[in-house]
Amino acid sequence: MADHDQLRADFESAGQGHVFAWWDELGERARRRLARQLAAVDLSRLRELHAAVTALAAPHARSLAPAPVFELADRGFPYALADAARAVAPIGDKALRDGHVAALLVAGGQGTRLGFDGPKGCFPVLPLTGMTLFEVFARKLRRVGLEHGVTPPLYIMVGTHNESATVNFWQDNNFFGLEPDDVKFFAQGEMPALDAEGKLVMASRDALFSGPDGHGGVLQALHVKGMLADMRARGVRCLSYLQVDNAQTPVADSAFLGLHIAQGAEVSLKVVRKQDPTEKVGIYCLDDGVPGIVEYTEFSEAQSNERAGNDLRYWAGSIAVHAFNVDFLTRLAQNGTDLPLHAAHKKVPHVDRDGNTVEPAAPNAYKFERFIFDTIPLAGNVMCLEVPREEQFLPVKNTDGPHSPEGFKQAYQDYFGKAVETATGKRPPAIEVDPLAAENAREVIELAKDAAGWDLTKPLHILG
Ligand code: UD2
Repeated sequence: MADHDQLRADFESAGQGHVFAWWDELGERARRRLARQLAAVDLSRLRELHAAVTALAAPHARSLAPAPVFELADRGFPYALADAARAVAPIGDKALRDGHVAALLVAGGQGTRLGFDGPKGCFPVLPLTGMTLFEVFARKLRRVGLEHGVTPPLYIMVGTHNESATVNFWQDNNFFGLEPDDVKFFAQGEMPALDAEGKLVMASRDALFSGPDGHGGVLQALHVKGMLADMRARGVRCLSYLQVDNAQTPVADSAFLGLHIAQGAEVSLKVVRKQDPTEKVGIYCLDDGVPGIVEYTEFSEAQSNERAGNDLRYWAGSIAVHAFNVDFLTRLAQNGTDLPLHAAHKKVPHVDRDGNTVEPAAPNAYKFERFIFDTIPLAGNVMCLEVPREEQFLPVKNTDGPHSPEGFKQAYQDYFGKAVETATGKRPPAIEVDPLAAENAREVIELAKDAAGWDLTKPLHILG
């Protein structure tokens, strides 16, 4: 019991003795479980958590300026990326052929806003077949493999809450045609929550509340779970980083990777033009001269509305698609670099001091996350590429609105329908494009040239 006494003394001296409130009434197993959970809490980090709460209440003043971006060469449908990017696509092709590229998919979020009870990647998105997000990514990756002779390995970050469901889903579906050895799952870390008095939140009488530590947790998780070592052993130098909620994003696209490599960047990112000043996306800009992403919550209304000619001054909305050098991430992880913690005020179910279970109706506690884009200010060189919105950014995040499943289907079908119409003069009543066949309107227009047999009076399924 000596260990337990020490643990209790440590929590009491940190002002967190309440976590033992029900200890005496717990059975032996519950005690062991709670003690194990508490032993994993690094109490020296509490100060960092408190600082994040303070920063949320009073964000520090920032000195912002727009950052350089490779802008679209053609803003008219079907769009064209910056000439500089298209010119170096062969460099990206070579990196893919040489097996220097892997895909990193973050899928550890809880998907609360979507209201889907399961890993978000298992959500059916495509309009005709109901293909799931995970299958879309697998098929995009297979296409990269068919085109370059090498299929990049896929690393999937999951949360402890959805790890087994995710792995089972991939196994049950035979890895959607990918080599099982080339699909690696690893779980991200967890963070506790604090209540308004700075006390650790208890989920039940015998457990602390804890939640995923944010997509920035990927840095530490890649390191401690041996994924960076696995990448180095495979000769992977560069990662195509993707969020599971955005089915429209290309995977390991040559122009983006080529420009990342040609520019000598350690981190690259894609941005779209913000639709209006109130859109909730992080903005790529210079903060005290250093490139980074500043969350929309940290912009004043005046800054969000500022104009430069016809455009918003801060128009570069991050779509959370990146390229990372493995050496850069390894350096950060080996140096023990901590990305900053961000606090968010949320509704957290818990037990109160009397041991009653509470489902709060309003935010009651602070949750903590690290953000992957906080690696950007740490990079030696950063490259940013503008991409067309409906070509590369149609996320499924909410139950309604443009980022809902219905909003996605509509925007997706408008985009690909317009491609067919551009090529043939007719638009099918519904459309789905197999990710093995094409991933953007330019490619669909090409396919349509050889598609005399397409019946455009019926829903059109373009197969790979
Ligand atoms: C993120 C960006 C926002 C914009 C938008 C584009 C932040 C704070 N904001 O907003 O600026 O670029 O994306 O889509 O990131 N995830 C994990 N583990 C976690 C948390 C999230 O794997 O602990 C994954 C999650 O599964 C999803 C992705 O990260 O694939 C995005 O997470 P989110 O839904 O919390 O991000 P969001 O929409 O608030």
